[in-house]
Amino acid sequence: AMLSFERKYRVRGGTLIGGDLFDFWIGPFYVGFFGVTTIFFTFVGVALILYATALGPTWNLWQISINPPDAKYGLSFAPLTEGGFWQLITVCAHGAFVSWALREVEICRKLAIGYHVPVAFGFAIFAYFTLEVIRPVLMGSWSYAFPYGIITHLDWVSNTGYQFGNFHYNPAHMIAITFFFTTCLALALHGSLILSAANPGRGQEMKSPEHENTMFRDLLGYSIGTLGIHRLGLFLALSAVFFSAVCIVISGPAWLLPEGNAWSDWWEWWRRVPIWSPQ
Ligand code: BCL
Ligand code: UQ1
Repeated sequence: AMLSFERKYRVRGGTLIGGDLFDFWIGPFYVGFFGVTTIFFTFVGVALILYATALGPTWNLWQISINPPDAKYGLSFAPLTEGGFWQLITVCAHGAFVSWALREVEICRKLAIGYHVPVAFGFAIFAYFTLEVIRPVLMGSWSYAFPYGIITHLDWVSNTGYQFGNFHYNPAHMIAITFFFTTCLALALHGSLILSAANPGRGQEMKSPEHENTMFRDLLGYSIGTLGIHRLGLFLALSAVFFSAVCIVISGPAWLLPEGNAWSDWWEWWRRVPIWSPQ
């Protein structure tokens, strides 16, 4: 069933490609050219995962892993069972993610709203692209990318983390984590504040943004405001993902890391600051 206002927004146009060809809905879903390409890449990608899994050695969900090519293949195409499947699946994943983002763009254009949603999703795609393409290309081999498996991708994170000493000392990882945690704080504050105003108790009327502002002005002497909290939330969340991409791309390509590749040693400059280490 369609919501009362939904039909009004089912307007023609705003497509980026294909004109009217795919400009229709199936049930609640807008299709569009990029709906078709999303389905295509997802279908081919999942089929390749199933086919590669069927070739063995296991159907144990936790142990299934489709691995990137060995280092000896560098940045070239590998035989299917030696990383070629991983390469094709990675192409399909990028195709599906970018298609999804462009479908979001088309919907924004139909609704004449801003592009904030696809821009935000773009940051997630950028993090994935950094892990699977930018960093491996900078390091000269696909073998540095993470494998598609539940346990094996965890092993990859662990191994990659310890390869650089202790990843907790990676300054961009520190910043990313701080943004993730602060995002949670902001959403907890916001969610609880809105529910508190929307649920004033039986028989009472819902409270207004004035109550919300006053809550925080009484508490902290400052309220960021109802528009402001959403700007802050988006900024915090996108920064978390952006600094995640930074933290991994600076781990490997030799630019910043000191001899020995340990992030803990990177802080040597800090130990040498003249204030606490004179002469
Ligand atoms: Mg660490 C990375 C936190 C300890 C090694 N680590 C990260 C970051 C994040 C983090 C900052 C992962 C988020 C991210 O990249 O999002 N680490 C973190 C925390 C601790 C921690 C909080 C902690 O101890 C409290 N890390 C450690 C220890 C090391 C370590 C010290 C291991 C021993 N860490 C590493 C390594 C990495 C991280 C190595 C990374 O590579 C990773 C990172 O920064 O990567 C960039 C970005 C989001 C994405 C990539 C998701 C993309 C989603 C795509 C676009 C869409 C998917 C759609 C999906 C398939 C569809 C599903 C369909 C369903 C039907 C809905
Ligand atoms: C806030 O000030 C505010 O404006 C009224 C909200 O909007 C409804 C909020 O959700 C939150 C959490 C705050 C408080 C936030 C800061 C950074 C003081």
